[in-house]
Amino acid sequence: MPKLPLISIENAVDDSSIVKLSSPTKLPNATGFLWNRAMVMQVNCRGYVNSQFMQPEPAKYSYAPNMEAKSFIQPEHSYFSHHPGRFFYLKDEDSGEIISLPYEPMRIELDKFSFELGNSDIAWSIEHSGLQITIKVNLTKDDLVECWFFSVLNLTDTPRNISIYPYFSIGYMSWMNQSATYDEELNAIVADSVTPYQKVADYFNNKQLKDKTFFISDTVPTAWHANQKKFEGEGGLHQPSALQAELLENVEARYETPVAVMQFQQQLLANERKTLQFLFGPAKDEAEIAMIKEKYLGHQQRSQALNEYRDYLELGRACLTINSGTCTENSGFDDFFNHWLPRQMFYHGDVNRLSTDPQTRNYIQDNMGMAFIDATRTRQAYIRAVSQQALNGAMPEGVLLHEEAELKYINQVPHADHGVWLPICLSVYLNETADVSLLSEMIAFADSAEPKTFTKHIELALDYLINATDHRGLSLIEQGDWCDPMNMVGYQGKGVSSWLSLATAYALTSWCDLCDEYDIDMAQGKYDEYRFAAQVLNVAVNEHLWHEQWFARGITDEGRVFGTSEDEEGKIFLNPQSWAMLSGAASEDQQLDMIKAISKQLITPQGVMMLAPSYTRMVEDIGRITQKHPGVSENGSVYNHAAIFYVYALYQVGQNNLAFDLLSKMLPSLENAEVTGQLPIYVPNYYRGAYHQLPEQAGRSSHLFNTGTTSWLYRCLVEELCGLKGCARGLQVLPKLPSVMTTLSGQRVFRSAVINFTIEQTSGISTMEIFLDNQSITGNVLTDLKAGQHYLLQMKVPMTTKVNIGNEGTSV
Ligand code: CEZ
Repeated sequence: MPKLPLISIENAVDDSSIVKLSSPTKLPNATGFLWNRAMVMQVNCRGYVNSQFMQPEPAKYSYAPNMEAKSFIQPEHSYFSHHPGRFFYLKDEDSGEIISLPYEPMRIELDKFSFELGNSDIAWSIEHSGLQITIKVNLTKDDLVECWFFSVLNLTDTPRNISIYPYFSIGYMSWMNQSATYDEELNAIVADSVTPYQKVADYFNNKQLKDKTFFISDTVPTAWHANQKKFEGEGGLHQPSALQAELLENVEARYETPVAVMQFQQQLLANERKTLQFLFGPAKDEAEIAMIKEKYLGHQQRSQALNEYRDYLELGRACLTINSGTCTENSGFDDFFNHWLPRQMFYHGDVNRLSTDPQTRNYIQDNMGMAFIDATRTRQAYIRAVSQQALNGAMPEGVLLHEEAELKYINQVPHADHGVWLPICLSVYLNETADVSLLSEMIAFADSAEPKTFTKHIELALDYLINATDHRGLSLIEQGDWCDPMNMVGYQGKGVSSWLSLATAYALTSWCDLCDEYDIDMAQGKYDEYRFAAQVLNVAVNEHLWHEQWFARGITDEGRVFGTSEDEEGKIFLNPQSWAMLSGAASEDQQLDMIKAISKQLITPQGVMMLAPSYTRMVEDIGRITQKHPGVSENGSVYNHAAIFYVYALYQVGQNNLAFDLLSKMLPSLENAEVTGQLPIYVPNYYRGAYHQLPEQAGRSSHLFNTGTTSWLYRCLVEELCGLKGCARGLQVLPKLPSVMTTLSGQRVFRSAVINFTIEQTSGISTMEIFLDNQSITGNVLTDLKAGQHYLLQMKVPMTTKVNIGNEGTSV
């Protein structure tokens, strides 16, 4: 059997792509993810699954084997032997050999293994001992059900007698009541439980909860088993005792941990194929299970469900496809930007990371990305966000997406930055749509029914930020800014943040720029006040926080400046440097100093770290961030959200080569997979950092696909690298190709016009030459593009000079 490449990318029927992994052990934590508006599942290549659904708050239907804390989806999710999974034991009744598919829990090396991630489904293609097995799972457009397909083909010319045992984890459901049995009428294992509670009120609150988990088959099983511990017996999951007998013993679970196992004894004639379908998910009662069965079981139902699900994900198609040829070391560069990043961005914008109270900064940034996919959703989201603003201008910690939703976890901790994001992210919505009508929408407040214009809401948020400054003119940080766990710098009400001061200056500047560009009606006095306030903030940051070659991170309640070379740990933070470039606080010389300092201290092969050195012990006037493990999350990882801010800032100051170099480094690829441990289908929220302290773990992916990086990364691709950015007059053309990318072509959909473009670095020219449908264009704005029309845009740009500061430091 020819040796398969470890990872390969192939084109799929639905014009997207399939990423394939040919080993269950080389990238043991590799996963794919599927979602719809009510559920998400992260599927690991070995068969483990981490899944949840919304009712409306997140809930489980396949639990761990013991009581588990309810929390938001965590980075570096760890798998363990009894971790929830979807496994298939297969016994050769003739030889007695038992294997498990796709790999866990028996971990027997298979003749051929392929984990295949598609846009709308996840599959395994396996061969072993003359049998070819295909396992597929997809979700549906709207319902709470996993649709599984299993097929086995006898590749030999002799009959084979086998038993197939799907083993779907249900786990520890409830300390009050849990059980499971086989329901003949539904042909399903149905596990029942009662969500634990102690307060009377919760009895009524919980009445609608989906406390059942069902496992339905399209074939009547030979036998079944619903009792996890008895199924395992002394053999354990690696050699379950129940499989040693010819037939399973139809064992219920009675206040015992349930499992869903069925046995299908099959004889396969030579070259015969047998298929099985299974549905797995939560339900309130048997009627609901019967409805799901009716709707999704059967080949016709299955393909209809798959088509509907494909159509739903198709809604995530974004506005750009590129062909960068072979200029990048990353052979999956185009595939990632054309398929997987838009998919991840759609997940963020359409289902808000499956939270009912997304943090306001996340909600606004995730919907910035949505403007490149379906701007009408962005419009709705921004109106919803300001409708939960307080009349005093304060934006909420989180945006409630459901009438029963409450602010949970981090949204119960006061953060000072939520007001900066709308003026900053609104520019993408207006650039993509020129829809200035949004600004005159009349919207009420969380604490006042009297509506004001969207513009007024923005101004109240900016006024609130301007007033939330101290005697130095610097922004108070409260218990955190963009950096959630920086919670003890200002919890006594005096500590200030350089990042927030700069972000506020950038928000003020962005709003004034938008008002200029889109002729938004703002009183001249207000306009001048905002321009001046931005300047005051920039000057204050320079006066109090510029230290040697970079900006410090802040000043504590006790007045200690931190984030400088004088600190033993956390000497330099990335965000103040990036945002000093964005707000205009950094002069050209300061930019050079910062970039050199960043290249020397923060750049790693996987991208740029958000601070260094990582903290190795608690610092009580900084807070929780210093208690995180070094190199993990905000404590000095390659935190891609912060890294993409830096890339975006570098593009604003003309550092196109360094920007592209760092953008490329953050992309998961075939080439770096054995370092990151993930497949190139999403950008993770971080890669392990602490590169100079813990090099061994550096570069590992967090495997968490929830991240604010997606929309900024896509913005860098569309508005910076390709330079095809909307403006009031039309489409502004200003590509920023790196010297390594001599040509780039593709298609840009802009306000429903379709523009096929080519960009070519051309020697001997000093200014860009633009041709639209072979007509030379004066200036660089395409003004009269018609919806539905197709255009050919050719751009000849001067060669990008190789010399870029900071690169000399980045030979890592
Ligand atoms: O959450 C993210 C937030 O969703 O952390 C970012 C912040 O900007 C995003 O809005 C940086 O702090 O509470 C914690 O310690 C967690 O680390 C969260 O801060 C973090 C989650 O891990 C998700 O990444």
